[in-house]
Amino acid sequence: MLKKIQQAFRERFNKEPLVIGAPGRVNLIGEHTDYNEGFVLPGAVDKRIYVAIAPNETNTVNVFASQFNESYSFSLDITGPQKGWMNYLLGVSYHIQKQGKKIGGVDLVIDGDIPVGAGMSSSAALCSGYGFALNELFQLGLSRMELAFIGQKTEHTFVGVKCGIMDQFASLHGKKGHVMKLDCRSLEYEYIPFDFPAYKIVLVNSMVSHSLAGSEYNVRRQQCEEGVAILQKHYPEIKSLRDVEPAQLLQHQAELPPVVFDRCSFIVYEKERLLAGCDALKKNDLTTFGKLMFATHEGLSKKYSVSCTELDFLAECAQHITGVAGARMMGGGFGGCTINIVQADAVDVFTKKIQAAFNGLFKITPEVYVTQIEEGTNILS
Ligand code: GAF
Repeated sequence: MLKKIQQAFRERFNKEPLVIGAPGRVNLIGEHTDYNEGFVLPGAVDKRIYVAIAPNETNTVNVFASQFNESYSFSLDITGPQKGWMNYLLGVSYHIQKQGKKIGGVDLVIDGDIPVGAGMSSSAALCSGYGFALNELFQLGLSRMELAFIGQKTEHTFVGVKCGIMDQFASLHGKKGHVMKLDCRSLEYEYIPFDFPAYKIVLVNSMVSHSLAGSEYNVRRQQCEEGVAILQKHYPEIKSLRDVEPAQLLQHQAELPPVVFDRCSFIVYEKERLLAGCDALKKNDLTTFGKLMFATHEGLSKKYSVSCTELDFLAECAQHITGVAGARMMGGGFGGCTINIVQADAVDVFTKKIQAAFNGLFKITPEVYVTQIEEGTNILS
């Protein structure tokens, strides 16, 4: 991929680029907790967005996206959203400049092998890779965390998804062989080794294209905020669902609309599961960890209502295949992948069984990605 993008850049722009690789992410447990100021446990993966870039001494960004065979140019003076995937680049350019940082026009080729719409955060990787590239090229001095926030603001203001910070953080801070326990309130984080040579992290794509724009993602966020507003009347110290204990929620159940209660209850117990999951990982106890993953799926499906028939089928099916420690839908939901922890020597049989079962029902073969946890966004050449 590196050679391919260098070649494409030279042919198009007739000069040598700087090349950045920005990975997608998995999240082991702790879903929809980031915008509730809780904890998440993501890792960067071995699939990336590649950004080849060089300055062009103008005020214009010229982009060629190899994957879509599309090119586009925009002025750095644009201050609002335009169209499609270009908004990620527009948003990052805008928010960097809004912070008083000076950038110039660039020529860009973008390519990648993160499946789009699979819930592996290709859009966060695009923002991270492009922001990181501008930071390098123009020596802006932005930290990785600042770049993550620029990506998040881009989602909020140019794409319309009120996402949390997990995806951008993971793409920028990943560490080979480690997952990251991020406290989304204090932004402190801890690297936890994911060192299980006998197991693989296997993603199964439901083939239902996931897009959070236009989904109920923002509605979930509002429902959580509605729950907090009601509970704050009794507990003024509560700032977000991260502060709510299960007993407090249960005590005031009758005051919450049933849907809001369900949403809040998922988040409150998901925090407990994440903390228990981190303890289990540190004790090398994948059996306990896997059970927590199954419970997370149940909650995401029944209480948080962000699953779909295909994801439910994949999670259920995985439970009955030998060698699977845990499985659940991953990420924002409404499509995308399940994440499965599978014994390495059982991966082939797992793949065949789950593909055949899924195909039998939905008449499409789900793609399967066996992933490695890798380094975060970095210069490749
Ligand atoms: C999406 C969002 F972008 C994240 O911020 C996070 O909320 C996730 O869904 C659910 O955990 O990936």
